[in-house]
Amino acid sequence: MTSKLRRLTLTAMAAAALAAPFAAQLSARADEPLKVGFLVKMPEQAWFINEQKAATALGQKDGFSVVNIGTPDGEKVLAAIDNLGAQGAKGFVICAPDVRLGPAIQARAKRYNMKFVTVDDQLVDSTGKPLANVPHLGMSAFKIGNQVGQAISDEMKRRGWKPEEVGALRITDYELPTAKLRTDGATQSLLAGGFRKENIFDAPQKTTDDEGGFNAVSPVLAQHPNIKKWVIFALNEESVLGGVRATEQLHIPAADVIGVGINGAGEAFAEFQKKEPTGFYGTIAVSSTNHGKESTENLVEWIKDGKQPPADTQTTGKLMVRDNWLDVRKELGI
Ligand code: FCA
Repeated sequence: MTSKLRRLTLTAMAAAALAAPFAAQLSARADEPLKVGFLVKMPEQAWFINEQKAATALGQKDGFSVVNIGTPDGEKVLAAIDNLGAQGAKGFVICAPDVRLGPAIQARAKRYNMKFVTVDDQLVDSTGKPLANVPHLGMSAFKIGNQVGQAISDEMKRRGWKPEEVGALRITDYELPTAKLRTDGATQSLLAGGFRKENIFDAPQKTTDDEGGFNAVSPVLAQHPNIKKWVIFALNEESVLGGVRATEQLHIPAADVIGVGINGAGEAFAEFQKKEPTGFYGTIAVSSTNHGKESTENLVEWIKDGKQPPADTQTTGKLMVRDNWLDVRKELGI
């Protein structure tokens, strides 16, 4: 093949690849069963696995199909929307890796005439305000944060800890609004319970998972070797578990640590099943099953009947600890 011919062939192939989504979209017949996407930022986390499972189960029951896609960065989100468009999907549920992707996601969905709703993390526009006209379902973040702070406060009292001897590791992600609301809520309740403001130390996290929590907490612990008792909170239990692992690495006894998370998913269940209690005292459990199911239900009704979902649905949580985790799990259908 001459180099010119090879170039032409490659150009033709590239053009075909570009045209493919549109061609496929045209070939998606109107009488084919409805297809929707479910896109999540961290497909390896139990919370998101459960949401996608619940969406898929609803589809099996109600006769539509769900394409589950992991979208850990912006490029993957846009590629996933293209992919869904090519398959003739009519919409998607998304928990995006960065809420500031809002306008880009909206523009891409419009290209394929797809409807979408957000779950967990609400997208924002270029000024940082929630993206208008995108229905959202997520935790009542501040209230759930309050429950975290209250649980820590109660447990401190039960253990007879004096406020002056306790430090708080506040694992933060201030770029994610729901995360800030959750840790702000926890802070408010801790302070109301008598916690010393000057004993709260920020541990900013880069990623909202175990590793992010571990890496955030380790340097803060190293800076305060004089503090012997610690409480730990964050936007989710994965981050708190990472923080607890960091205390273990420094041989801080489990009895001197009170970590309280949020989610109530597989990682917390595994922790509660360990033979000996760890510094992970509890978690505010929210039904990931309902998040997955209801957000998908909202989307599908919108597509099928034109019924626009509520602008903002806020879900509640329940304290789950070693003693009641199985009951709470059952109660929430997780
Ligand atoms: C955020 C967190 C998740 C989960 C979800 C409801 O996306 O990263 O762990 O708490 O909100």
